[in-house]
Amino acid sequence: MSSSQLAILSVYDKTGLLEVAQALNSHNVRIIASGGTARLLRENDVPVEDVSAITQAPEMLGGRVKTLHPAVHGGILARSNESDANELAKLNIDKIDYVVCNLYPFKETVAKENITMGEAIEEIDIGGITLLRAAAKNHERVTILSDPKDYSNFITNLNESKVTQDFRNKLALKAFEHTASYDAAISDFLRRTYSQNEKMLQLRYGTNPHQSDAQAFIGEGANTLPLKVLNGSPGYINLLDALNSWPLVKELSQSLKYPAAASFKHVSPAGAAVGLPLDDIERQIYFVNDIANINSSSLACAYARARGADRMSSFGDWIALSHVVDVTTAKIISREVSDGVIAPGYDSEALEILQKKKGGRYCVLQMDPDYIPKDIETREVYGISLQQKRDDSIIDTSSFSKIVSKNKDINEQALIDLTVATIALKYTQSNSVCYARNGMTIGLGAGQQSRIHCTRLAGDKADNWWFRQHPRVLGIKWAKGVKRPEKSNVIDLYVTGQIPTDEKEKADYESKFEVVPEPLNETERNEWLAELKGVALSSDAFFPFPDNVYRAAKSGVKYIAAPAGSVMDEVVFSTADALDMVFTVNSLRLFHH
Ligand code: 93A
Repeated sequence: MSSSQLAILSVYDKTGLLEVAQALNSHNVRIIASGGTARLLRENDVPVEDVSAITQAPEMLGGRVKTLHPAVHGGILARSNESDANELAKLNIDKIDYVVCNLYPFKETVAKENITMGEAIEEIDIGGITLLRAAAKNHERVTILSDPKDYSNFITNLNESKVTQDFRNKLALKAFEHTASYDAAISDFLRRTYSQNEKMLQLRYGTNPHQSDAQAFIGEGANTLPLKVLNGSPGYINLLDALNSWPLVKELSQSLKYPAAASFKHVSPAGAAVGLPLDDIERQIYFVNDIANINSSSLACAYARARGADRMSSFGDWIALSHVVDVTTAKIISREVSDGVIAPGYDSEALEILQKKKGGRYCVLQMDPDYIPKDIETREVYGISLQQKRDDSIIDTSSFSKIVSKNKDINEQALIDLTVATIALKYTQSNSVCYARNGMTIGLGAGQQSRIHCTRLAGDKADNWWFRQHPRVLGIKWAKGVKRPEKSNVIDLYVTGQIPTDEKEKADYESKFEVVPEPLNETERNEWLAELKGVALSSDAFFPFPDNVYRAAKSGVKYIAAPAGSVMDEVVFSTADALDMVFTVNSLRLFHH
């Protein structure tokens, strides 16, 4: 038993090793080191002993066991109490005071091309990890240096007798961060090798094609990802859409007891709906009037509505469906331009239809409907991890019971529409405002920094939806061969009053019709708009000014749900009163990013 202090040094990266060893030596610290570390010190005349000097055991298994020994770990882990001291004394083990260790370069090794599993495995450091963890655990007494960048501070502190508890605490944290990221690299490698398409999906690329090395994975706590790829190969944005649209339809369907659908673009819904039956006009404006039995599939109705809400925005959409996909729904999807779909399952004939889409590349994902995500969610932005409790708030028809307006006359349909609008907002990039009617969103303003801009944008979209039902639009005689997306584009020009004036563009516009429809004049527009009534509106945060309420009223809004908390609340509420609206205060703010 020696009374001097003891250090164990075992480093792969030998940067700064001599300096730190010399400093320890100059303070009469006895130095023990593993093979290569000891060799370098000896070559440089720093007094050092082999690990076997304390373990009486040789390195074995070609270096796989170097420091894994009770004499090492007992020496590190012993507390500063009598009973630990007595036990060590009986076993003739010396306390270790300093551990200097960094690990085999696993990350660098697996980053090389064509690395075999055998080569990777040999780079998995076991003894070093154990040294780091043991010393970091016992940081009350032991100093753990896991990063050569800390040596110079350590040397200064040692020379000034200032190796404080605070210093040891920070070093312990660093050591555990190091082991955690090391283990994460190992599990990442094993996941890619052993669990492709189960726990991880290789993605074509990230948000953009120049962002490589994209993957989706699930870590501890699940044996597989809760989604399976049945067809195609999803990209990064597809997954963002899938993982935002799926909870939207799941919650919508759970809250309203109808099948639900969503049509997403760029991680916001272009439309979301529950499967209320469609009348003749709705079937026509959602381009499903040729599907005779559509009302026998509530899921098909939900998708027809979600897709039909804003056909311009839904071009090339990502679809989420709350229920097993039937043939009717698959047929609607099959003729629209779309990127992919997520649903809890597919009837076999429906799956066959979808698999033929996009030359066989249509992305079809199957979601486990029972999957519940972890409570805490973490993401990384610009190298910084952000963490929060997941937004697991439940929105249903009971969420709109706090009515602050004089008019408190709210009906079942309005409650359904407020629920649809509000759940849609929960998964829409903020700021957001949503207009809804007939169990579907009819106008969604997403991602605007100004709330009134959201309210205007969404209101203009709701107006377009309404103008699409104008008899003159319903009566359009199309030229032969005009495709569905072209019809949507032309109708959009017509209903927004943006009929082309440029000669060439005008000719192109007119070529789509058999008979060019007369534009709607201002009186006709005003008269038609005045007929839009009973619309519900939800806002993801409070209205800072009453202008939002005035704008909403222009698009037939009768029911509003919005959080309170603005200094202007009273003015906002009294504006709603003046317009005879029903204003409900939502207790939840629903920002989403
Ligand atoms: O193969 S190991 O996991 N077995 C061990 O017992 C062990 N102890 C330390 N690798 C082990 N080490 C690692 O050896 C250290 O983490 C360090 O990276 C490396 C230093 O080896 P050498 O001193 O022989 O250069």
